[in-house]
Amino acid sequence: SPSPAPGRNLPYVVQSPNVCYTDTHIESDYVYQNTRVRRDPAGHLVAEPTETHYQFQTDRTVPRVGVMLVGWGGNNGSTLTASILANRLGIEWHTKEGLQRPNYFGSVVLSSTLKLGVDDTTGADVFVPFHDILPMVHPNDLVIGGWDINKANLADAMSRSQVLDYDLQRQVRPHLESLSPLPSIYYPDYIAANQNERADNVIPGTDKWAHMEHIRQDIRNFKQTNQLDQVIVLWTANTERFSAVEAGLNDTADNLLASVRSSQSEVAPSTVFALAAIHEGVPFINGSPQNTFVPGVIEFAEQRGVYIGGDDFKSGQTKVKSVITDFLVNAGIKPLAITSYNHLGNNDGFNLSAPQQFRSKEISKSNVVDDMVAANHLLYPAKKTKSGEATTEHPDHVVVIKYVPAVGDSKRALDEYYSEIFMGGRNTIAMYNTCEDSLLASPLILDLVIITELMTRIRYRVPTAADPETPYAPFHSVLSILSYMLKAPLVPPHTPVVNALSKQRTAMENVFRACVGLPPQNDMSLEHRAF
Ligand code: NAI
Ligand code: DG6
Repeated sequence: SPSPAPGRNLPYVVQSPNVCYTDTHIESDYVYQNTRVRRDPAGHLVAEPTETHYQFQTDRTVPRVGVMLVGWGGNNGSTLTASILANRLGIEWHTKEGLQRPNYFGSVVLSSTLKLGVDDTTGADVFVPFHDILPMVHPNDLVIGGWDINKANLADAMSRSQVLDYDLQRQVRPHLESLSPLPSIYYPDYIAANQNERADNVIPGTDKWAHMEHIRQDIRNFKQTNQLDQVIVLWTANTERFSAVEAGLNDTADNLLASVRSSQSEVAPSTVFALAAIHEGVPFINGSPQNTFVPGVIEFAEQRGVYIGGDDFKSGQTKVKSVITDFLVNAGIKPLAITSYNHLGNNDGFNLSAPQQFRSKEISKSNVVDDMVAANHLLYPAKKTKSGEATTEHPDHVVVIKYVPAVGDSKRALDEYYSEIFMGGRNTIAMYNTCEDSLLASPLILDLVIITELMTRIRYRVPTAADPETPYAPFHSVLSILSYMLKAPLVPPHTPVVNALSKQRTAMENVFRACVGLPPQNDMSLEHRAF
């Protein structure tokens, strides 16, 4: 039976011989069931159920966590900081709709539930807050800091962003005035030239190794000053252009570090930040589309056993696309063309009005349907190009972003899904979505941070008869479990990318359920079908 204080700090307890609660950990025995498929000599598919015995160990102690945002003074950074303060201090404000209370809507972790099981008397589903499936840090307890190439304090940054209601800004302003971003790394070539006049808070010099050391020292200082157990660094600064990926330059950890030493021009500021964080053993998350994680960064993170995650917050249009495309393709409807327009008027839009920065965003927004299309060879059969190469059909997919200053942070997204249906018919779905961009992105930042921190406390092992006590190990350094929040999920080398939103969420749920010895959600509901 469960030993000391089994459900401590959680609203439920699992009673199972497969789960053990100790003072410090939750330990679970878990049988992972999968299906391995191969082709026999005649070319027939042979499906074989498999079972792997995993053990998970989750540290129950939620540490004191700090978040360092790169681009702290931007719309996302300032909105997030002001909103956490409003939640922490219980600040209420008046809007034309009435009195508004702070909340964490839009955060999967804070504002959604997951099904624990079925009620043993009524058969109804029983839900618990997502946040309570395992011990997780609460955003009100996060210490926030960071860097920005612009020196505005967080109160002025919040006003500049024009996101939050005035009555809230008025009340939260005194708490933000004393918060100022640390100077940051600015290589003008990486972001749009129109950002130049913002750059008044810059670490001097051109020595990239010295810049990396400077950032490392900032992380150490932040940790020490705030007496933190864990720090997470997250890039929510401007979208950079892509860096060239070249053998000898950034293809391995050693080559990349040598390139930093010699201050090669193709080492981006975001890559310097990632390396600094990894050096400090601190997880690094990239919320923008650029290829911060060149192969050398990934190898360095693997070598040091540090978590990295990215790329590009999946906040609006792309999130909906990863639902609608999944729906269409799984319904046997064949999208022929997906056409997406955005216009927005915030500084992000201004930066993206430059071709190279737009290109980074275009790439990250464009790959999102690929895995769903590839999953249905009935709709998209293999074929050959004119020159005889194997290929598959793919819907046309166009992404357009325009800068329209007047609409500020209120992004407009127009999408058309043009599909082939039964007997050659055509189906057009058109959507129009308006939303404050930073109010969508800020809760995603919290989810990324909270889940990343949780992952630092979960370890696993696969015991064997020969080695039943094999040591627990962390997951792969590339945290693909964060995919739900990201437009172009980074995954461990040679593993598949999953973009479909429902699959991404199910993966999170089921991995966390495994950690408390619960079976995966399967929606079979046999108890309601087979009497
Ligand atoms: P923003 O332009 O308001 O803020 C970016 C901040 O980064 C600015 O304050 C700028 O001064 C600063 N900055 C630029 N280069 C820097 C550097 N090297 N070091 C430190 N600070 C630097 O942009 P916003 O709206 O906050 O978005 C931030 C990023 O998140 C953008 O790359 C955007 O594409 C990405 N993103 C935003 C989404 C949203 O819904 N808001 C969704 C997906 C991605
Ligand atoms: C317009 O595309 C600007 C971008 O920064 C977006 O706001 C951001 O990438 C969110 O994109 P999406 O596709 O998730 O709405």
